[in-house]
Amino acid sequence: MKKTGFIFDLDGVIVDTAKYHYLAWKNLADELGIDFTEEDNEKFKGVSRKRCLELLLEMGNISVSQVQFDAWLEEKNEDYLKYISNMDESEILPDVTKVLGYLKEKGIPMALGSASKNAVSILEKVELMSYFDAIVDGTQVTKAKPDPEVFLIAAKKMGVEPVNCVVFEDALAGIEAANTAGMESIGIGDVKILSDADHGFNNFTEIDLGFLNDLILLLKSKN
Ligand code: B16
Ligand code: MG
Repeated sequence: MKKTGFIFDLDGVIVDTAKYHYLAWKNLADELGIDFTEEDNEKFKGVSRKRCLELLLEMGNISVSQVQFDAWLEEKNEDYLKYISNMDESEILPDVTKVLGYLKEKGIPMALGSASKNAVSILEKVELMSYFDAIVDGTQVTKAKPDPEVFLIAAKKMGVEPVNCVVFEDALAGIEAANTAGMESIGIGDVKILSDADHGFNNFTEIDLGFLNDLILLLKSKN
């Protein structure tokens, strides 16, 4: 029986920071005269900050110098940091701690696999740091999802083979990354959008402990 590892995305899986990313991008878009809706924001989920700004500027047909680009990146992040400054445990998505607590109790290694450069500060704010054996975030990866790099580093840090890992993701790019890494993928959110995932749930309230036990057995049996 193999050692198994559980990998969790952050935004949209553990906490709903997408709304704060949206507000910060919207403020910058307004300033630049670009129309930016919540639907547009869907394309920004799981995507690195730099790539998001490139997408926004493409939407507005704007080309800029590197200095201006970096200044807008900084401005968006400063704005985002203001929105998340008051975050606390109340913003953990429903039943996430039920799942993390159960896996911790069973001694299953857990890792965070997020594109966000603010991941550690968010985990500290919502007091979930102690659950994770490894953190891989936007400061450690060179290739963004759908590249599997973030999850492969997480598996390595946990000392678990990729094939014995499972990934919880809310973004299509993240599901693709997990599948490419050869990991079991679980989509959290709209099952129609995340149809490439091996399993799908609207949220963690739909995940029962029986499912987790079956999943652990399945992962242990893979080689
Ligand atoms: P930051 P995840 C992603 O986090 C977000 O979904 C995405 O919208 C954001 O642009 C990205 O992090 C970078 O975040 O600006 O904080 O570095 O879903 O991979 O946990
Ligand atoms: Mg996400």
